[in-house]
Order: sequence, then structure tokens, then C-alpha cells
Amino acid sequence: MSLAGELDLGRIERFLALAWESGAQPLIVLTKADLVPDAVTLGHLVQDVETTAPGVTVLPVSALDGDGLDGLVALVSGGTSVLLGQSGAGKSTLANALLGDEVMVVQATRDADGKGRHTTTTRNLLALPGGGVLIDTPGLRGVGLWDAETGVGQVFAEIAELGEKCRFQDCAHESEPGCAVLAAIASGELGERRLESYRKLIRENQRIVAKTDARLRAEIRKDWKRKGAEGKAAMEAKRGRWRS
Ligand SMILES: Nc1nc2c(ncn2[C@@H]2O[C@H](COP(=O)(O)OP(=O)(O)OP(=O)(O)O)[C@@H](O)[C@H]2O)c(=O)[nH]1
Ligand SMILES: [Mg+2]
Ligand SMILES: [Zn+2]
Repeated sequence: MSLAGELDLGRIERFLALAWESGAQPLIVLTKADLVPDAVTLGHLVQDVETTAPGVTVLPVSALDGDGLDGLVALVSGGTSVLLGQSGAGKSTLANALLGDEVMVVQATRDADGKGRHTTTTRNLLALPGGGVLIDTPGLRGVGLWDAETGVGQVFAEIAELGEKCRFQDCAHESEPGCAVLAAIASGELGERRLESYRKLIRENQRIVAKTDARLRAEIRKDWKRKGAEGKAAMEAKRGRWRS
């Protein structure tokens, strides 16, 4: 995620849900740290992201002046890592910095809106000098969830933890008495945006699961109909043979 523009915490939560769901260990790299005017502001930005991503390492880096790169090299060495992010976030620039070579083509973002130009169009498996591999990918236009309930739960771990203290086990944290989540909102322990975001992703996930189920049911029905028709045709063919 680039620090050049406004941080989109909702997008970070979405990416994280998918990353957790996939079984990968997410790591948030905040690129273009050199564009943040001072260290205090950078500290605040990192803190905001850390609150959004409990249990995930957040690493500000600058490919331009090399800040934070050593830490990143240490984390990705020896393993298999995939760079995910929007176009223009600086994924390929980071890949080149980690490789110590200009392997990937990099292009300036469009000045007016800071968006990328979708420079990388294929997935590229690159061997890291310190061992391990790095996969550079094309910038994602949007992130939709795909049955990622476990991932969503992991991103919002602190809400689940609070939920264990609710009076009712099946508390929806809407208006129930003795709701620990709502109490945490009231006391300021939990941010309102965070709960809203959690609800949104849970709802979206439920819609996807429902849709997939409906599609699955329709497919099964179609399959039965096809098998039924085939069976009937086979029977008729047999009968035809018997008749002649
Ligand atoms: N100031 C600054 N600019 C950077 C940094 N890293 C990347 N950029 C610039 O950001 C622009 C986009 O970089 P890319 O590496 O092509 O971005 P990408 O994420 O690979 O984009 P796609 O391939 O389109 O997905 C380029 O102009 C880079 O020079 C950085 O650390 N600091
Ligand atoms: Mg690229
Ligand atoms: Zn509750």
C-alpha cells in the first residue's frame, strides 16, 4: 500500500482477509515512505495500520532512499512471497530493489490522480539473491471476497475476542443488552469505522456464500436433468432395439 495518497484502511482489511484465508502470512508494506513529510506523521500512519491489522507486521519502506529495505529483505529471504496491491503502489520497484537489479519495468503513476498505469501485466516468479522467490503481480483493480469468513474473522480478531464477553453467545452486536462490542465502542476502545467495516465484510461474505450455494444448487439440478434425459434416451434406444 502506497503512502503517496490517503490510506484506505478498508482496502487493507479486504486484502488481509483474503491473505489470511489463503493460508499465507500477511505482511503490510507501506511503500513510498519518502513522500511522507516527517517522522511523526509516518509514525501515526504506521500506528493506524497496525490497529487495523492486529498480529500483522507493518513495514514502512522507501525504494527511493532504501529506508526499511533491510528489514524487508530479512522477512522475505528464503521463503515464497507474493506482492499484492493496486497499480502504481510500487510493487515492481520494490521487486527490483529486493533483486538488486532492474528486472521489472516500472512506470510513473498518472499525475492527476496518482493511479498506476497497469504496467505489470503478467505474474512473474523471481529468484531472490538471498534465497527464496518473489512473485510480482499486476495491480489489482479491486478486491472482492470469495468465501473468506475465516480470513475476515482473523482480520477483526479483537472484535471476536470482545464478542466472547457479550451476554448472549449469538450476539450480533447490534443493540443487544450486555454487548461487550458496543460497550467497547462507547468507551472508545474500539473504533466505529472498524465495526462498520467488519459488518460490511461479513455481509458481503454471506451474500457471496449464498450466491455460490444457489449456483451450486442450480448446477446440481441441471446435472440431474441431463442425467435423467440421458437415461431416458438410453432406455428408449434399448426399447427401440428390442422392438426391431
Ligand atoms: N517516491 C517514491 N516513488 C516510488 C517508490 N517506489 C515506487 N515509486 C514510483 O511509483 C511509480 C509506480 O511504480 P511501479 O513499481 O511501476 O508500481 P506497480 O505497483 O508495480 O504498478 P503496476 O505494475 O501497474 O501494478 C513509479 O513511478 C515509481 O518510480 C518510492 O519508494 N518512492
Ligand atoms: Mg508492476
Ligand atoms: Zn455483542
